[in-house]
Parts: sequence; C-alpha cells; structure tokens
Amino acid sequence: MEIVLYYAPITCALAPYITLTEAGAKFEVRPLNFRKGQQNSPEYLKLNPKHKVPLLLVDGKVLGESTAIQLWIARTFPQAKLMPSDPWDELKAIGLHSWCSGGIHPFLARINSPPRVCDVPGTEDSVRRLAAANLMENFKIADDMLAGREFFFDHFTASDAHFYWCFRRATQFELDLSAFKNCKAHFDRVQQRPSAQKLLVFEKSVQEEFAKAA
Ligand SMILES: N[C@@H](CCC(=O)N[C@@H](CS)C(=O)NCC(=O)O)C(=O)O
Repeated sequence: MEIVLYYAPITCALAPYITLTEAGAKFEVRPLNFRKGQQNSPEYLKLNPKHKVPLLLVDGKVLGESTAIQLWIARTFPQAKLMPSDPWDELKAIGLHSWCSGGIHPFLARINSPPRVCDVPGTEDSVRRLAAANLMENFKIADDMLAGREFFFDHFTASDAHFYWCFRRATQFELDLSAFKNCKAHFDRVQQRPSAQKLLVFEKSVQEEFAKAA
C-alpha cells in the first residue's frame, strides 16, 4: 500500500504524521511551502480544491479532513490502538476529532489571520480578542476533561495527537495559557513520545529546506 501525506510545517497535518508514525506505517511526506502558496498551485488544487492539509493519498485515492484521515489510520493499523476499542468511546473519540477540527481550529485560524474572516479596517485586534476568548473557553473544557488523566482515554489515541496540535498552535501566539495546567501536562506528555520527537526533527528539516529556497 502506498501512503502519501501532504503536510506543511506548523499545521494540523502534524497530527496524522504522529499517528502514522505511532502505527509504524510506511509513508511518504510531501511538504507544501505555504509561504510560497503551494497549497494553491493548480496541481494541488486538483487534489484538494479546499487548498488544505492534511491530505492523504492511499494508492492514489484522495482522503481529506483530519477526522476521516485519523479514522482511516486507526482502522488500517488496528494494532496501534489509535481509537478506543469500546464502541461508545470510539464515538467519543470521533467527537473529539470533530471538536478539534470544527470547534477549536477555526479560532486558531482567526487568531492567525483575522483578515480572512473580517476585512473591516481596524478590527484585527477585536477579532483576535474574541477568537482568543472562545479558545480559552474550549481549553477550559479540555483541561477539565484531562484532570487526573494522562490521555483523553485510558491510553494514547489519535485524539491526543490532534489535541496536542491544537494546544501547540496556541502556544505559538501571544496567549496566556498558564491556567490550563492539565492541557500543558498533556502537551508535554505527547511531545515526549518518540513519534512527536520524530515529527519535530522532521519539521525542523523541512523548515530549513524552505528557508534555503526562500
Ligand atoms: N477541516 C480541515 C482543516 C484543515 C486546515 O484548515 N488546514 C490548514 C492548516 S492548519 C490549511 O491547510 N490551510 C491552508 C489554506 O487555508 O490555504 C481538517 O480538519 O483537516
């Protein structure tokens, strides 16, 4: 089976990189340079008209959207136990992916680029402030969920990788996240895993390549 992951540094595509690595999958990564707008190239738009990563190619078949990608990885590599085995918990895990993608990610995107959602002059700070407030509300919920636990379920799952990315992205903005001690401990725990360490080394190498090409 040929697995290709379209990825860009910093982005949510790092979560499937982590889970594919946890699964012991053989996969090729095709990094896109967002600074050069490679996600908007005609070739990439043919694969993904949404101009987003992550995107998976499996024997040439295209799969987009983090939730679907994570589910595919978990189902294809069941020995890695990337979804909880209990059917109800599996649904809760799908809910967590959906929350990361649809409930948390959009606020990170607004903080990163307010003009994408509001072009009224002078409103950038306001968009950022409101997005940050929504983000904090979500992190408080996650912090309560993670109280007294190592992971969202009784072992590491794909949900942990996805939420790790959300929290990591938030650390890259000027936000005070000190109230979310359980999220931070979870972040550190996931980041210590060999899969995340491998990702960080890979990310650095891609960023260096892109810097050279700038
Ligand atoms: N709903 C998608 C969102 C993916 C997404 O927004 N990816 C961002 C990076 S974190 C992206 O590729 N942005 C590029 C663009 O919008 O041009 C998912 O969960 O996979």
